[in-house]
Order: sequence, then structure tokens, then C-alpha cells
Amino acid sequence: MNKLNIGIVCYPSYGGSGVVATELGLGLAKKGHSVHFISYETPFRLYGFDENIQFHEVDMQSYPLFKYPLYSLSLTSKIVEVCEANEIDILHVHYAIPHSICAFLAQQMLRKHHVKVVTTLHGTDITLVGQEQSYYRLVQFGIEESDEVTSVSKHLRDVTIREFKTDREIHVIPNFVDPDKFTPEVKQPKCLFVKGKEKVVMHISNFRPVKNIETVIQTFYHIQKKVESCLVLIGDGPEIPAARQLAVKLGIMDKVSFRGRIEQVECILPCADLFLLPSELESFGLSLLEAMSCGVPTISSNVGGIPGVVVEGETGYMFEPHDFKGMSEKAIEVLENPELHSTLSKNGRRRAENVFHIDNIVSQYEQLYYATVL
Ligand code: GMT
Repeated sequence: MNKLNIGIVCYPSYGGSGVVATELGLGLAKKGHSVHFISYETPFRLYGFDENIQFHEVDMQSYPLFKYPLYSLSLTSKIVEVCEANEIDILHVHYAIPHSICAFLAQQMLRKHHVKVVTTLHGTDITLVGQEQSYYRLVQFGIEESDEVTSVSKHLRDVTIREFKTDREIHVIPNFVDPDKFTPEVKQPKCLFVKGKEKVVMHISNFRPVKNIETVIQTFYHIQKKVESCLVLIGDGPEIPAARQLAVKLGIMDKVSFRGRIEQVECILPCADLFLLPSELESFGLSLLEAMSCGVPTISSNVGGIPGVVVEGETGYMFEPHDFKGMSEKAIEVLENPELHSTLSKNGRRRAENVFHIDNIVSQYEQLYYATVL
């Protein structure tokens, strides 16, 4: 098969859609395709050098007349420039808004270049932002006009079809993990977080309201009453101050460690004895999969696409998003029972390798691209 020239548009910030886009681009480049990332910053997991990868930064112009920056137009213009200069075959945009609309406009401008657009729906572009009245019709249009649309879970596909009243085909291609990168092998000394034999409970997210951080803190509050433990919070976002306040109010600040953004979470995840993710919305839950790949049992909510990732009682346990009582009781049981912990850990690792292996999923996207450019 011919190698393709692929443009990838994504948000570069700390969050699942940017991670998936970046890891996919790296995987495609490894297979010999030429990959061009387009965004306002280098995506946060894109580092090192690969001769098949280029990053193109969107140039933002300011002008006194423009009270608000015209990011979508600047992005469109950059897409056109990159496509023309690099004979892009496939433009794969991650997150529907505004990327699928910019891609559509760029496609119109590029008429003779025949660029095909693939849009991947990630979650909040459909379940939250896309539901805003001012964006709804745009997202609907982006979905209808893309040459192909994929979603990261069956649940998200079903929500999209229902909420956006579309009968177009949406391919489900799940998120993935590289099990050679996310391994159970401990790479950092645990003493970074704990002085003695305390268990490490971990949460990683972008600390947005949907992540339900209050329940993370409440759950840990009940865990630490029974099990000597600490809570390690990785990531940054608007809910950090409230989380800190609650930890202070509950008198557990000495056991809670706010670590901020960490680029290479694979170095730190294996230190965890348990991973918590009680989100109110989650179309997939990539951080759960990365924890599983590192052999870390998970306690999470049961919303959205999570039941497609976690196997109840085999790799972790799921509860209603605000059921901190149920979550903490189960967490204590897992932390106090080494046999149960080890079984969950092995099952999670096996599931990550067998069902969500990066090589299988990158091939699925590759097949879709070939079918689209035919
Ligand atoms: O909430 C986030 O972590 C960010 C958000 C995004 O679009 O960047 O994540 C969504 O996409 C991830 C990758 O496909 C999924 O794993 C997350 O479940 C999804 N988040 C939500 O649905 C809330």
C-alpha cells in the first residue's frame, strides 16, 4: 500500500483527545506515513524527533478591530497551507468543534487537491460543548459533511446518533494504549510520594467539573481512615482550588499531594496501588486504560463508555458517580487483600494488551484512511 500524507488537527493541551491524536500520529509515522500535526502549540505528548513527523503552528494575528482572536479562521488558513505544501491525502481532525468545520472550509478552498476529512468524536464535543445552542448546528453540520466519522466508543456513537438526529455511518474505533510504554514496572521510587508503606491512591485528569473531583477527595477521606495511604493528584484545571479547600476542610491535606501536570504519566502510574475516576461524563476514560496497562486496579463511575473499558469485578469496580461510600468500601477491600489486588492487576494488564493494543487500533485507522482515499 502507498504511504499516505496525513494531517492531524487536535487540541494540544492536557486531555484525552490530544493524547489519542498524538499517539496515533506517532504510530502512523512509525509505519512510514508522513504525519503533519496542526495546532496552536506542540501537543503535550509530542516530543523527540521522528523524520516522518512535522508540527505546524497556527499563526494568530491580532488587530485592534478583533476583540476576540479568530482562531478558527487562522486554523483553516494553516490547514490549507499545510495541505497544499505537503499534498495531504487525509485530514484527520480530533474533536468536532471547531475542527470539523475548519476542515470542511479548508476542503472547499482546496477543491483541486481532493483532501478527505475524517472527524473523530471524543466526548464533550458531543455530550457537553456540542449541546450548547450556539454550537449544536455547527457540530451537526461537521458530522454530516465529514467524509468519515469515528467515535471512541459505541456509547458515544449512540449518543451522537440520538442527539444529533443523524443516520450517517459512524465507525467505532476505541482508544488504545501502548503496553510497552505503559507497563507495571515501577520506574520512579515510591518515596517520591510516601515515606513508609502507605498505599498510593492516584487520580489523573484535567480537573474539569465533569471529573467530579469532590468524590475523589471524599472517597480518599474514607479510605485513609482504614488504610494507611496517600492521594496523588496529577493534572491541572479549574477544580484544583475546590479540591484543595475540601482536603483542608476534611483535615487530610498532609496526605494529599497535588503534583500538577506531568508529561510522562507512564513513569508515575505504576507507583499507584489504586486508580480513581468517578467522572460524571466519560465517553471512554483513557486514563483508566492507561492505569490498567500499568497493572493498577481501578475504581470508577459507571457512566458513558467506561463499562466498555472496565470489566466489573475483573479489572476494577464501577459505581454511580457520587457513591463515595461504595467506592471507598471497595477500595479498602482491594487495598487490604493482596490476592484480589494481584488478580485485578493481572486482568487489567491482559485486557489492555489484548483488546486495546496500539498496533491493532492504529491499523484500524489506517484501513479507514485507505478506504476513504480510494
Ligand atoms: O475530559 C477529558 O479528558 C478531555 C476530553 C477531550 O476531548 O480532550 O476527553 C474525552 O476524550 C478522551 C479521548 O478520547 C476520552 O477518553 C474521554 O473519556 C473524553 N472525556 C469525556 O467524555 C468527558
